[in-house]
Amino acid sequence: MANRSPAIKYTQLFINNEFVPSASGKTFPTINPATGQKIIDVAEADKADVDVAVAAAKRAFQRGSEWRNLDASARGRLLNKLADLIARDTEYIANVETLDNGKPYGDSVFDIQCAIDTFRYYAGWSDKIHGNTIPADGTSFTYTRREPVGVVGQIIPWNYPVLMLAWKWGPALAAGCPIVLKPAEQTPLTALYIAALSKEAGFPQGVINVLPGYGPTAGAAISSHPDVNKVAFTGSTEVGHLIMEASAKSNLKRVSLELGGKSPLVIMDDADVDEAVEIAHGAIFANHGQNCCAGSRTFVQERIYDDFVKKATAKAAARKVGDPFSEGTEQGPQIDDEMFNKVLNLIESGKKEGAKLQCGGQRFGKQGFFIQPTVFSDVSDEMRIAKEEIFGPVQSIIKFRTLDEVIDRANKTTYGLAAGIITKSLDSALVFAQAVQAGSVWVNCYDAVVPQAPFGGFKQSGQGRELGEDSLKEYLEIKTVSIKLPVKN
Ligand code: TXE
Repeated sequence: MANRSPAIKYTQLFINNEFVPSASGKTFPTINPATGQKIIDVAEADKADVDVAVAAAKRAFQRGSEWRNLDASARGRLLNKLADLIARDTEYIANVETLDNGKPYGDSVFDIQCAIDTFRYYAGWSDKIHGNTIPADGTSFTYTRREPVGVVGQIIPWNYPVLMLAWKWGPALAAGCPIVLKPAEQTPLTALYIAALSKEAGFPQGVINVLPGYGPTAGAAISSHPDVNKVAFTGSTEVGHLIMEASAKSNLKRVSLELGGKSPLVIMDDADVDEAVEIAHGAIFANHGQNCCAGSRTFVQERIYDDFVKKATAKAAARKVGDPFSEGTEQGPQIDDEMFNKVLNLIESGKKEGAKLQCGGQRFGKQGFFIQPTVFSDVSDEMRIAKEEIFGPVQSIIKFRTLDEVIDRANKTTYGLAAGIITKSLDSALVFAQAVQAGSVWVNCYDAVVPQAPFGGFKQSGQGRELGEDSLKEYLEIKTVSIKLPVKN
């Protein structure tokens, strides 16, 4: 049940299975985006704390440690146990998530279920990480081992705090890597609670460490740390560049990046317009537009364009914005004043550059960071709203004529995270799916993200993949072992 004021149990850093204050004693406030008011002060990690947490993770990874001596199947049982505990406490965690992030309570429950599914999926992988035997030239017996890469740093954003944690922890723990995670400064609370659950589940000391703090301090200390063997990052493309640079300048730690997007959703004129409106609406307005794979360029074929704009506008105008704890609310506030201002600024640019505002376009209400669901038609490719990641509830509807033309226009971006097409033509769907430069392509659906299938970006939307078997590879080294035999057999 939704509860506007869940008691906050943990506000300190989680290092070596204990909650501790930061070395500096500093704290920072975490804000309720629905009101703009402080929820509570949280310990602020910086480089000194990162050093302590990395040392704890390193100890946990030492040869002969409890963690290294666990059977692989036991790692799977720990992951399943953690999933059980998150399931047990779903209501509480969902309330804290909604308080800290502003997403509707039902959406928080849904995210937490997806996180549980992700942990269970990776629990199953723990004892199925195989090497190969290889028919090598000569007389050696040759095989490969897949070994954990070592201590991993994980830096996550605020848009899906629990789910991003699960996407990062699941494969890392299945692979056997200890973790130092920095949640986003806007949303530290659920990560701290789940850290406590990891101790209850029985993860040994030092395997899981959670350090709330800011990016340029705690985040940068993780990405440039000489004893961190891999960093996994989700956030802006701008910071993605910094993470790679920090790796290059420190120890060439492995890097995986899940960055921004400007994903095209193409609606062909053979589509059922009502159904297309529904899918396109969900594609952009889900999570208040704060979604890396948001369908933020809605391309509609000219014959159905006017009808689509009319219906999409009506749908957006009817979207229920308000208190994220109230039943029926579909859209809560944006995450903070910075994002709120960024989105409003981009809306203004759309108006100035000649896009036609069909609905919304302003702040919603008087407190908190709410923005009206906004629809622009007559958007052209050169406008900022068609090029930049808005990360807000703003649908940009763009007209096109032919499939070939829209493929070129869809690909004319530095991003390449996701793409969608709505059509009854198998040919159009397949041609588009093959030609579009994106890590995920959805046909007659959108946001079809599941634990079993890889997710990640082409071009500047990222490096590497999350979820599925591919994500495990990001946390594994391959070792080739060759043993000389006396004879060839
Ligand atoms: O991202 P940042 P912000 C996009 C979206 C959004 C924009 C800015 O367009 O409007 O990015 O959002 C940590 N070294 N996405 O400012 O800064 C930071 O503390 C190491 C897309 O929130 O990239 C947080 O934990 N870490 C996206 C995380 O990086 C640093 C999700 C993300 O913050 C750092 C979020 C540094 N120098 C925003 N600076 C997606 N792909 O889903 C910051 N951080």
